[in-house]
Amino acid sequence: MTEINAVTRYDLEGDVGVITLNSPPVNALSAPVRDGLAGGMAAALADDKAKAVVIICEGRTFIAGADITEFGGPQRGASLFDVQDAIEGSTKPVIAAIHGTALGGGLEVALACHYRVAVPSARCGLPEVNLGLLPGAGGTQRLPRIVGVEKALEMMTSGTHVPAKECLAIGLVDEIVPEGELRQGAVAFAHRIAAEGRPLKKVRESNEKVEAARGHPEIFANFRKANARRFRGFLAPEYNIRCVEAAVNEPFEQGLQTERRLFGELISGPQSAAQRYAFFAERQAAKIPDVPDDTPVIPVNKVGVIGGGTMGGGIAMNFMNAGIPVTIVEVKQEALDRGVATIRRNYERSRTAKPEETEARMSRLTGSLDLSALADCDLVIEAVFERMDIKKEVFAKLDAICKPGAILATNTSGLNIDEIASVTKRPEAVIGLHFFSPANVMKLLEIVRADHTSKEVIATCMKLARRIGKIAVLVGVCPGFVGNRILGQRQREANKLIMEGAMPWDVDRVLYDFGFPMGPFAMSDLAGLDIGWVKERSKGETIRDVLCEMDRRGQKTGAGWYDYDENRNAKPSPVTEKILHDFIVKSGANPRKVSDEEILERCIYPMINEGAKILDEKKAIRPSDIDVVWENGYGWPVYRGGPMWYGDHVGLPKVLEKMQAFQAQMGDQFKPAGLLERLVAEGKSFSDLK
Ligand code: T1G
Repeated sequence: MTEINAVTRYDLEGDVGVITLNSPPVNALSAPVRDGLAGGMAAALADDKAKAVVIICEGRTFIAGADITEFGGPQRGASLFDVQDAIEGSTKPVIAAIHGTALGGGLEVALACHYRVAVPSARCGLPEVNLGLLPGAGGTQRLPRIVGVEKALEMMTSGTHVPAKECLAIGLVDEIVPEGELRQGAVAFAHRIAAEGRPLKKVRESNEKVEAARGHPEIFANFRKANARRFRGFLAPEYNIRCVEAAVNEPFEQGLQTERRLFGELISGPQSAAQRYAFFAERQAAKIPDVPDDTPVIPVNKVGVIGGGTMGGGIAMNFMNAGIPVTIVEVKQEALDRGVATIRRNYERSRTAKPEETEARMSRLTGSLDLSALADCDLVIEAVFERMDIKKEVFAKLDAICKPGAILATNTSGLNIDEIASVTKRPEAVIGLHFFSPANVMKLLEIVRADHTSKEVIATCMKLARRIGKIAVLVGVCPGFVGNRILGQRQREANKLIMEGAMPWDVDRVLYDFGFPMGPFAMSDLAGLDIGWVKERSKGETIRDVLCEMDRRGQKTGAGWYDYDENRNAKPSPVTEKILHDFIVKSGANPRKVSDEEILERCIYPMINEGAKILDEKKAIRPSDIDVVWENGYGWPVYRGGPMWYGDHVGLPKVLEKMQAFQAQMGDQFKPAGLLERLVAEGKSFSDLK
């Protein structure tokens, strides 16, 4: 055994040289790992006894990509391209032995090898697009040569992690070896390759699949067209497509140059910076400074959900999907039957769940009309009507029914959880688990820490969130918590702007072009303008009243803020325009032309300011948590990093200056947060707040 460096060793096993990397947590291609690979290859090539070479990793995974923390830093250690040239140019067959996830630069290293073997649980992918990038180490030129153009386009623009079985089918790996026997399986495979004198397959030389696509530009045109909606606003998907076009139309080396040029443009741009920020922000959110990772957790093997409506049903599905039995409690049999039927329908409609899986999941669901059925649950989540008196009544009963140590959670989207907890004798067990609709789909989970919530309960819920596939963010008790509280700022300004002369479709267009999936007025037409509207009590006092009184209640009535054609396509409405105009004039004001810039700043800057207030009040741990909430729960475009990152990107002095101007013009609802003023005074930004 030769220790190449701190993260790499070289061994000879029979007549096979084995380079073993061990650089936790994910063997990312840091400078030491690149140096290790270069040194390992040199050792293997110099070792006359070695007829073949295996590259393998210890720990949880094969190389999971370039080391993202090194991006933007000085180039240190061996260059990845030189390492790949040493591997591909080797006179001895080099085999990549893959377990865990071979991703990005990791798969690109494997593609420079002559052969690849994997265990059944392994997955391979080029997810650089999720970081606003493209595979910058030859992956865009080698992958299409192995898996074909269409598959390469799909893999590179989705970032999907392809399971080993499919990798074998598409030629990405050459052999699957038994789980847990990767090393001996790979060494045996390498020995066989060398003994049989099999050719040193250089991916760069296999051109059939790219040549087959030459003269078929429709492949790319159709792919762009089919994915235009999914790629809207993002630069990286288009750049990935252009690289595959280069793989088809240019010789390998020239294609590599195209890849490097386009990679350079992306990595130096704001979108990738925002998306890389989001990658680490998501992982940072899981860390709670005063709840260390080794805080004891409460085993959660049985969950109760109160309320079988849309939210309750969706919440239950998360646990059923994770193999945890759920008991749903409703007040009436027909409501319970309706709730259970909706859950089954959701599974039957989902593209992912096979019939046998649906049955397995449904078998974990029990319905009841009796709260005492929840007595032995480890966690109970209340999802009843959003009224404090009802919530308190339910929690008082749960306190009497549930076993000691059970976690009592509320799905409230903004009520005071300390007040809810006050009706129990165990406020330390009370916590907020704020799911987002549809709860079985939306990734975000706002976990709300109340005054007495214990660290064990917090640690348990943070870990449980990961188990059910959610991105959890811990927030404090305040009206609307983090997400809805900030949404309130945007909604307020959107409603005020149309009372000053902006049209609803102007506001929606500006926010849509900014990158939100939909503007607030189109959203309310989709949800229905009459949510919470009572005809008998309506007196035409608000625009919404007037629209609802005219039966313009949204898409469902063919008209709302917008007019809708028979295919529910929206178009600006002269009726709404007239109603707005008359309303403004009646209020004694004159409609004015409102610029797109003012619309954007009036909608976005108060959100940033409110985020600063939330941090000032310690209702969020760090600015990036607020960004994780908005990117995973409210459609904030990830290539704009989230409201706090965007504030830094625009420059806090500008945000403050605008807020002060708005305050002077329109009042104290624009009063700058103390934190914003302090950071600007100190020449700092939110990213300086750790
Ligand atoms: N670089 C640096 N750190 C990384 C990393 C990476 N590539 N991947 C993960 N980490 C850290 C992460 O921050 C966390 O740290 C810990 O590892 C565990 O991660 C030239 C340009 C591999 C599927 O995009 O998708 O190659 O919080 O919590 O849920 O073409 O991590 O513990 O301090 O996510 O088990 C392409 C990114 C890079 C893969 C594991 N590769 N990673 O998931 O653990 S660009 C990627 C992941 C590139 C080349 C280009 C996941 C994972 P900490 P985790 P996990």
